[in-house]
Amino acid sequence: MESWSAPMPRALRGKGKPLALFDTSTGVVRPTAPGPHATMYVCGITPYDATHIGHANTYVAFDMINRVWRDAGHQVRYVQNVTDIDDPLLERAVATGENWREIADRETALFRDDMAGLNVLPPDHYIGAVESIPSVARKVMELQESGDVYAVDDDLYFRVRNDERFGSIAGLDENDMVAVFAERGGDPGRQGKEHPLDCLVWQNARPEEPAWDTPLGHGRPGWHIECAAIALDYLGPTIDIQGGGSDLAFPHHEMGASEVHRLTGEWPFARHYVHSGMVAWQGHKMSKSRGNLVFVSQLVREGTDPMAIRLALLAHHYRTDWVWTPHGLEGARERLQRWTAASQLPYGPPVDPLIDRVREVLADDLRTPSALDAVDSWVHTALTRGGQDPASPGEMATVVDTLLGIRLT
Ligand code: 5CA
Ligand code: ZN
Repeated sequence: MESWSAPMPRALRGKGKPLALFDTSTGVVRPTAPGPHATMYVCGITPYDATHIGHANTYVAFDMINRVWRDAGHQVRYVQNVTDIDDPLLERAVATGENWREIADRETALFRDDMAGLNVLPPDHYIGAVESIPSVARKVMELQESGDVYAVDDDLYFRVRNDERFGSIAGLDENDMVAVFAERGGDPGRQGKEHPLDCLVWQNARPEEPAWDTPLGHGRPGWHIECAAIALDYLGPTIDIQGGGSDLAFPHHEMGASEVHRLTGEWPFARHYVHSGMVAWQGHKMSKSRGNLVFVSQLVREGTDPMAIRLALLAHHYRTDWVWTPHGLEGARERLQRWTAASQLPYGPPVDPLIDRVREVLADDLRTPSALDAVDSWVHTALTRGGQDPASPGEMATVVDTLLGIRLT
């Protein structure tokens, strides 16, 4: 699929520090230790209602990882998918009478524009589920050959119990896994399954639903195997980070890790499983199914600078759950104005201490609120006491663009 474009960050003096991040699987903050190439797979949208502030929060969090890695000298290989065929998209199409493909194309296009507006660096490969169907079918056949797949009616299920590591990404006990599985697209109660947690890898064609011809028959892929297949194809058997919002730890990333383990023998598939917090609005997590959404495009249409939206997101640590408020956005607007004013001064204080401080706090599990504090204090000094360096206001603008993705114009 076509990706989007955003200006590549300008290199800063010196080099950023190695990035340490919290890993859901081991439960600790530890160094990401990529080689020259750092590899990251971030789960993309299911395109039927894009882009709400929760989505934006997640993709900006992973954009920060991308930026910090680049600043530390890594070449980043970044892959993201689009779940352009899945139950929720088809349900939306039935509800509105639209064609599912048109909804997916329109919402994906909107998402691209929103990402470009938020100055999110594009993935190197932006891959749709539909275009991955031949690869998914091959992976399912491999799992069949190793005895990891069985049929219920004409649908195919992955035997989670064949993977002795199953359960170790999200760390939930079995009862919780069953409950969460039912809430997040799973079918623990389906008759004929060997184990309630076994997950669908291939769904046989249903009347009135789109389906594709493959050696497995006429049907469409299950959700988890889609991301496992795309990540394996584009990044290889072990990657540095797999990421998404915290609602993806289970079942999505758990199932994907087990599927990859059975396919390749590699464990863990991702050295870090990284999860961003959930944004709430009107008392609940913002979600397409509930409909309590604030859209990036709507705010921008109403005159909000996307950079103020990005600043409102960065004011929260990526792992916390938080509530979107108009007040928070207003604070971000004011901050953006102050930063912009300071970047246009004729003179400013030195920027090297600012660069060091921002690099230091971002490398420590992406402490963006502390990074904003550091810029605030530089800006405060510049606006109240000035400085002697004619280059530093412009350099400060470059620092916040490169490291925080905030363009000051
Ligand atoms: N297509 C799948 C992933 S393969 C999917 O989960 N799509 S999604 O459109 O439902 O969500 C896209 C990303 O946004 C996921 O990482 C999800 O965790 C994140 N997300 C969804 N709602 C919120 C929210 N309220 N706050 C923060 N992140 C959210
Ligand atoms: Zn995914």
